Amino acid sequence: MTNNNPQTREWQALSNDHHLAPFSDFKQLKEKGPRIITSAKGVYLWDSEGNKILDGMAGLWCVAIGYGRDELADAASKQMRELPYYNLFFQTAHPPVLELAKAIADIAPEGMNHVFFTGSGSEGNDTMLRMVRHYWAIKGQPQKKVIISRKNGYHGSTVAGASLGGMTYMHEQGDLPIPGIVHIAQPYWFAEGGDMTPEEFGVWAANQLEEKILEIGVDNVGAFIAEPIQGAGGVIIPPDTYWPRIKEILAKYDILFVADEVICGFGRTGEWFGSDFYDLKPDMMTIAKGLTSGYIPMGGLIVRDEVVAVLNEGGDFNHGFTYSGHPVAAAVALENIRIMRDEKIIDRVHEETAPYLQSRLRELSDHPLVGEVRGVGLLGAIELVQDKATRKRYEGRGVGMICRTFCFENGLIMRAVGDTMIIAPPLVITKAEIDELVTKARKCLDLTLSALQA
Ligand code: PXG
Repeated sequence: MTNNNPQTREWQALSNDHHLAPFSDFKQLKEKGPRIITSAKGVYLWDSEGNKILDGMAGLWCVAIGYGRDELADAASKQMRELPYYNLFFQTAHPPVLELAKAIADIAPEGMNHVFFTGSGSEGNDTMLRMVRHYWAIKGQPQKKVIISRKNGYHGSTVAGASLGGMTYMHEQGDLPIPGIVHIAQPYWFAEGGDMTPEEFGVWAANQLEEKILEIGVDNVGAFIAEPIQGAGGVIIPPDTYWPRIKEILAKYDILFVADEVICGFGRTGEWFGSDFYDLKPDMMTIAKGLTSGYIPMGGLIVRDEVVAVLNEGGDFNHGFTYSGHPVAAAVALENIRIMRDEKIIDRVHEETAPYLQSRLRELSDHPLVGEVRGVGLLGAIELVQDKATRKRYEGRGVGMICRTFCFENGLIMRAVGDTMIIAPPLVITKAEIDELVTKARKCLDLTLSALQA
């Protein structure tokens, strides 16, 4: 990257001297220096060199209503002046958190009317783990502790979150997962389906849940947690047979089901929640990201009425955070949900932009590098391969990173998860902006192919 603005170098020096960035190779980052993002509007970012970049990732899957909405800034400012902070411990509350809990109950699936607020998605999943175990203890089954999760799922970066997640590269650092968390196969047909059809593989992957329940003993299993669609794992859309079979298994055994809606929630699939999209009936849903469109940190756990009825009998739940239900975050979330509702943003995704994005993205299937294009709503994935028919990868070439770098240089943020390119643009992206995204993506695929052949 060439820098012309002297301020860029100053900021990069500050980064080198003082900042430790998340999920980064500290030393490598010092050598390259971070790209400095200075402003944003709609679906576009600007960096300190004046480059305009189409943000195909909505920040980190979160900026649902797009950048630059003054209403959210005004809501924060107003709330900061009125009541910038008060806690919800010791039998107190404040209006924004109560109004937000009601607004969330109104959009959540039927029978899910209570919310426990946290500062992030990871804290939401930590809360889930403690609440699940507390729930079974109240019911006189304290041994129902084990949480079943999935390989390559993502549930956060706290100790519990990273343990629940199935990212082996996270487990390797610091003796994770913690005890009482086990992982089953993921429904990732393209990479792991072998000779099975997607439909066969979906059933096989779902059956892993039943096998694990039987192996551990249903009396020891507290819950199963899953993202409706795995996001960070590579936008993994389960085969059509997967969720129906999982639902059968869940109906058969007395365990809780937790849908991690941190990415799928708040409109990403064209429905309010991924659980609506797949008609799942979760007992709990983790939320974050789109809840505030990322303008301010906030997460939470939505809990089904029957579960709350049990918790009501359990005395104190000894859990909570200084910033649980922070009034400023709650005011921003309320305004964010109001905008989504009043401007019918999710309806437009459902009816117009999701079908358009999905059909335009699939045009990339003819590209020699592309083994599969898949997607739902405003989520998309492009698998980069050496051989389309056998789904064979370019082993060890780092093709995803090559493509990601071309994207960056050509004004598009498209993420690489291994050799899978993924997108999740703001929900307000227009058809014209989708055209721009797909045109740029094709250009970067061409550049990647040329680089591989050179
Ligand atoms: N659940 C899911 C499904 C997530 O995607 C979390 C929980 C944790 O949320 P917090 O707010 O604690 O970060 C997430 C977060 C990536 C990436 O590489 C994705 C996330 C976080 C960091 C990186 O795509 N998702």
